[in-house]
Formats: sequence, C-alpha cells, structure tokens
Amino acid sequence: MAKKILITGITGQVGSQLADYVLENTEFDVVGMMRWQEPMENLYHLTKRINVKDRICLHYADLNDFSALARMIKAVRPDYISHLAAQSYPKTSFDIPIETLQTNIIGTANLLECIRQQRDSDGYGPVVHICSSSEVYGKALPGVPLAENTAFHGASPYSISKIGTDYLGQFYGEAYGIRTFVTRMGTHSGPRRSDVFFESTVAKQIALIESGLQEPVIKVGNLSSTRTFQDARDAVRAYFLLLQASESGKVKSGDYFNIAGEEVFKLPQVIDLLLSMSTRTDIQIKTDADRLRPIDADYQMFDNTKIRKAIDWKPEIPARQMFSDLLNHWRDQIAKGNIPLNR
Ligand code: A2R
Repeated sequence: MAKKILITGITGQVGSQLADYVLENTEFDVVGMMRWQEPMENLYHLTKRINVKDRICLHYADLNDFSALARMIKAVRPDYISHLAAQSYPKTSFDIPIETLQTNIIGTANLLECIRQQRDSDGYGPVVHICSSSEVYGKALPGVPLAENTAFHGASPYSISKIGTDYLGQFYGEAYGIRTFVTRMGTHSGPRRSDVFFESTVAKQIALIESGLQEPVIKVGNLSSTRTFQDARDAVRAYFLLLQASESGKVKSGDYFNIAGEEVFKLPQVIDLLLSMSTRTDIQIKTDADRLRPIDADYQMFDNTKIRKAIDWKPEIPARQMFSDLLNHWRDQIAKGNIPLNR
C-alpha cells in the first residue's frame, strides 16, 4: 500500500503546490484536510483525480475542532503530515488577532495533541512538518541576515501566532519524541499567491488595468522593505525533502530551518520588474493608507546554511520567472472571467 501524506491547508497556495509536487514526483498518496466550505480554485486542476480518488482525496476537519482532527488522524494514519493550514495573512491579523492566535497556536496544539494521543494509544509515529514563518523574526536589524538563532520579535498578531506555532513544533519533538521539524519560510510567491500580499496585489492590479477593469493606478502600502523572494514551488520541494530526511533520522526531532530565496529585492524593484512585463506603459503608483501596517517586518534576508547542509536543495526557479508566472496567473484568472476584488 502506498504511503500517505496529510496536507493541512491543501486549498491554500502552498498546500496545493505541495500536492502537485507529491503527485508528480513521489509515490505517496495525498490526503488533503479542508474546512467544510473552502475556496477550491487552487485545486480545480485536480478535481477529476479527487472525484475518483486517484492518489488524492479530501478530508473535512477544522484546526479548531479537536474531535474532528482526532477522528481524521485515527482514520487516515498518515505517514507524513505537512501542517500548512493557518490564518496566514500578516496584515489581516491586525483586524482578527484572536482568530489568528486561536487557529495558529491552539489549532496547531490540537493537531499535535491528537498525534500524541494516537501515539500513546497504539504507537502511531508519523513525521510531522510544522510550518512556522520568517515573520517570527519581526523587525530585524538591517544588514544582518536572519539565521535560525536570531532572536524572535513579534511584529504582528500573525508573527506572535507563528512564534507559538514554532515553539509547539520544537516542543513536541523535544519533549515527546514525536518526529517534528519546523520551517520558517521567507517571502514566497508565484501562481496562486493570495492578493493580500504585496507582489501579488501589484501583479493583480496590472492584470486588471491591462483588461480595462481598473484605472491605470496601482495602490501600494509601505515600500521601504527589502526582502528575498522565492517561488513556493521551490519551497515545497524543500518541505518534502525535509520530511524524508526526518524519516531517515538525518533531521532530529524538534529541529528548525529557515528556507528562503536567495534573490534580494527592494519593493520598488519588484514593481519595476512587474511593470516591465506589462503591455501598458502609463501605469502610476499611489500610496494607499489602508495598506500600511502599524509595524512592518521590513528587512528579511536569510542565512540558508543550515537547510543547505540538511538536504540537497537550493532555490531553482529564478525570481523573474516567478513574477512572470504570477502576473500570468492573474491574467488567466481574469481571462476566465474570475474577476478578483479590486483591493
Ligand atoms: O481559510 P480557508 O478555509 O481557505 O483554508 C485555509 C486553511 N485554514 C484552515 N484549515 C483548517 N482549519 C482552520 N481553522 C483554518 N484556517 C485556515 O489554511 C487555507 O487552505 C490554508 C492557508 O492557505 P493560504 O492562506 O493560501 O496560505 P499559504 O500561503 O498557502 O501558506 C501556507 C503556510 C501557512 O502556515 C502560512 O502561515 C505559512 O505557510 O507562511
């Protein structure tokens, strides 16, 4: 029987990319955890397979429903678990701090407790990837690459929630011997990236302008950030390689890794690059006060040494390709009549 990977958050950008990676590159079957009423557009290309359970099926549960998680773990007994589900929008977390903390901290604890209880009951022993975020480092010192031992600084309710997620992942590995590891991914993008994120809203607005659905003005927030970008398709490859390394004992329980792109951009450079790919030459940029956050994690460059030692991995998709694919993603959505909100 094929081994199984459970992906929480399978309808999200990264979860759906991980499902694609696993189906294309491994022998694993995929079980996707989703909530009862979830946007499915990131999985439309897989629905034929899902309908006939061709190596992929869906399981309904919610991180905030312990009993549903417990039933799922008992029924599915995945060999690998990649826990990606989260309230993942840093800016939105200022508006919904309690839901963010509840889902990302208590929801993660719920999942880990279910695994621990199943282990105590019958020896169940999966490998568990806990997805933290580079936002745990918060407002970092300019000029200093973020390494795994850089101090945490909670710069948003999201960042604080991911600090909780991060410590839970480490703790369940150290204290209970569950084969967990934690990843802190830097800014990741590419097709399916939500439009609440900077580069995706810029690309989406360009696509809207090209289609005559928005006046030729792009609204932006704080542009003073400097950060690395990587394609989520590169990141999910790292996730799967880490799961394998954890299974073989190369990665110790509770260990944690930065995973980041190695191409650095100031945000105005991202705008220039995306504009250079546009058919329009008359687009203006305007600051929109609604897009500013009370504090920003405005310096995000990483030291990837640790992950490069743990697995045979480096980012492979050039940032230019990633931005181009992102712009084309929005053009395709609009061409199909899926008009995104003008936000
Ligand atoms: O909000 P929904 O229904 O579209 O589902 C999202 C799911 N999710 C949940 N699943 C179960 N129980 C919950 N209480 C719950 N709340 C949210 O997590 C969606 O399927 C997924 C998040 O997808 P995205 O927002 O597209 O995030 P992305 O970029 O794929 O990030 C993956 C991970 C997250 O842990 C981020 O915090 C981290 O990478 O950066």
